[in-house]
Amino acid sequence: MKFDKELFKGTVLNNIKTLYRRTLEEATEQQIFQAVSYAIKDVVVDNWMATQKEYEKKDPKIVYYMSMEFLMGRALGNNLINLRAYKEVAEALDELGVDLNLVEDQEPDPALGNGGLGRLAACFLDSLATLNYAAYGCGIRYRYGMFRQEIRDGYQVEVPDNWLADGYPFELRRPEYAKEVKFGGWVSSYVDENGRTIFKQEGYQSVQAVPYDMPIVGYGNGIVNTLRIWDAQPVECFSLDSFDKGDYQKAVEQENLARNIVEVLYPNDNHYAGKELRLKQQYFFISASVQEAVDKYMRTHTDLHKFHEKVAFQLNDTHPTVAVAELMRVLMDDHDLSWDEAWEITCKTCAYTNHTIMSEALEKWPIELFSRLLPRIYQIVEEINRRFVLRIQQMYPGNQEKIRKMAIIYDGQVKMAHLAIVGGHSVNGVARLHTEILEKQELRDFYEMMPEKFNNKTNGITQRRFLLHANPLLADWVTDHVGDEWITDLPALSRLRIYADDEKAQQEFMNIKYQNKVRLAKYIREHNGIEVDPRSIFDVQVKRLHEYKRQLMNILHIMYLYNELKDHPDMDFYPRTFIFGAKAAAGYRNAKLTIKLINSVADVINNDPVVDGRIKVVFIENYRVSNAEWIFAAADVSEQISTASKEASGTGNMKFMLNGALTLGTMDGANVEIVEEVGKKNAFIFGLSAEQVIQYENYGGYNPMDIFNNDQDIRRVLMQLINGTYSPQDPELFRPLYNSLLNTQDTAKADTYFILADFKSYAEAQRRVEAAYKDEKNWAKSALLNVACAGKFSSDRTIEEYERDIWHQEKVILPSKPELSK
Ligand code: OAK
Repeated sequence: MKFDKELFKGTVLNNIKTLYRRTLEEATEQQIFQAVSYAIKDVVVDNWMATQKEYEKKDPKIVYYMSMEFLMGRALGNNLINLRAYKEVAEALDELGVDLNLVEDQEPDPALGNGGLGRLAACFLDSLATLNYAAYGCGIRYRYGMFRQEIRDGYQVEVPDNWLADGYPFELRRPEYAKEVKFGGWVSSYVDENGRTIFKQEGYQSVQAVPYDMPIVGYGNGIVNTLRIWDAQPVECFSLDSFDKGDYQKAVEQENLARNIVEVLYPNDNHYAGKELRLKQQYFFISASVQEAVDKYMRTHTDLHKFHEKVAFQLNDTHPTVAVAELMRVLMDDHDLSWDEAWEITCKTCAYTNHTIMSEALEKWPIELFSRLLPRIYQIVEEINRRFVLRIQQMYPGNQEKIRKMAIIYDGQVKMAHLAIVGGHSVNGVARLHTEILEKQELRDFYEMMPEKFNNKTNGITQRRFLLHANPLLADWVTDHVGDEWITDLPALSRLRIYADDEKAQQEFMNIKYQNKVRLAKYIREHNGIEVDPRSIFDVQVKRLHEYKRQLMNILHIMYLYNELKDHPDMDFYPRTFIFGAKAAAGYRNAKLTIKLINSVADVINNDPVVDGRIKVVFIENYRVSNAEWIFAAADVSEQISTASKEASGTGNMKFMLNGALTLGTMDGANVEIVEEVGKKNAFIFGLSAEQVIQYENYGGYNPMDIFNNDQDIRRVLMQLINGTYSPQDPELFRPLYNSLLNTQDTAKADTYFILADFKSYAEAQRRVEAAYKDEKNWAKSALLNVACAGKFSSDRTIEEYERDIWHQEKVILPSKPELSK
């Protein structure tokens, strides 16, 4: 695409003038960011309009990716990358004396998500646009997204992140598409003149849902899709001269409802907290999205029976599952369809993705709450349940057990996963192992009853952000060697294989890794005040903090290594920098205490002259999409050490691999497939298998106390948790972590994540890592092969599989790619 540099520079200067009445020299960095972003938005909006016009003309099927979370990360750099204008814009700005990197750094990092599930949604939107599919992301415009994490005295402190404070240039308010969403009240019914029962929600409270659209730019194809996130506003319902007490009360309540509903993202990852406001959030964005999807369809079609031929709803975990009942409501109550007609359309439209088997994450709403908040929706769920229970009885006559396990409403609870499975035509897991566990364990009864719905879609990541933008040195090197097809066809990376044994290539490759380590070392110096040696092994675990992810095992192993060094100061030891980054849910005690432990261990080890810098421990504050890009690029070792069977897929594992880090991991989630692609020789695998873990869980038989009693190294490390080694002021500080591993009262509750069971195997794998790193050439070869074999893990591949098996969309090719410049 053509880029008119002078025109672009002029636009930026003019934007600074009209937005701020300033010259470039007078403008702040934030103002320059805004001016540059508006210049880019100008181009993006042209493409956006052209895309939507073409969609209107071609009338393709549209996917609505429904998700409570979209962890987008910064847009400016990504948009430039996908417009294929990054280098030109950097050059143009350079001529103005402006550094694009610094400009990018001014953008808030829109963190409307927690972790894997939200980031996956963002990668999928990138791939959908790049692959020419018409799609909307549907979500919530939280005023406060994920909190900013500060570390004070080693503890996590949560600070609200007001990402909208300066105004966000890449969003567009669309009040013309506002929708009313109703909560509470009751349902009345009457039979109309045609003998149909009409249901009416009455005495309810309303909120006005107002959409904000963000452009999703496809890579180099002119396509711009839409992320539509809903804001809440009070409905205008009372005039000021009305002093009726009831009206006034109601108006104030409605105003509060609107204010609260989108206020904040719940910061839980893989955990269900059962909060009333959370259910309100779910229904709020789903009702608005479903209403708009039906309205949009009806603007150009007449026959709702064919709705599913033009619309697919993908439910990102169970959080958007009220969509099943909401679509039924809209089809029946607003469009007069019968139950059977509405049910057929709904089932053919909805599909559900499961993202976890952690039982604590399963959404089960108390009937009392659900029916009080959503009376009409509850009625519909009851009827869906009634009919489904009949089906169970037909299939398994007299089998109460099946009903107990499979009913949607049971024991005073509404089970959202069951509703999602019954009300859709597809259920998928996010890695092969995960899907197998769903079929054989967690959702076994459903799989037996309706095996045709189940399928696997192994996750992927977008190489545009996680290589092209995150790691420009490596991206350029790859392109120099095998061409640039990999940008839209990641398996083309396999052409790099021929360089695996090439010494020159190996050296260049490792040199790039070194430069990325220098870049991260600088970041660490500036943010942590810690000096780390880029020649040491960068061993990285960045992800949400959760007990099943076992950051605790990692830090316990570091404590063990430290003991070894103290006992044998002259031992052969390759310098290692252990890097952590993780946010803990605000109310998750053991997770927060693990952060404190990591920082306490870091304090001791980093300052011990005996260690002499051979081990450094760094906790990177406020891990998020923007700093993640630098971290992946600089990693040698990728820690993917979850208890086997617990990590549904993982996607960080893929980002590391793509940037040439070697996986140190368990046979869990997508690690299994990573190892399959790259070969066991080029990864470090350890620990119990998923099958063994599940065996233990189902039949008991694991007692960590046996290990504690028989292994001196482990005992010593565990005792150091409670003898003040790392908390001299308060030796009891880490007692809860100790207890989580060795609950002497109840062994069934001890070490539920098998840390002690896997510890020795992990330590042994870590020794293999060290030995391997010392063999420079072989390491370079393995690292290079990791990149070469990462092709499978593009979200482009994942999306094409969703297309083939679930969505069946046709691609839309724009007649002419709009010019970048006007
Ligand atoms: C978050 C809240 C509830 C349920 C699941 C999650 C979640 O983030 N799950 C994660 O989804 C990722 C994308 O599929 C997977 O890669 C992670 O393994 C999984 O923990």
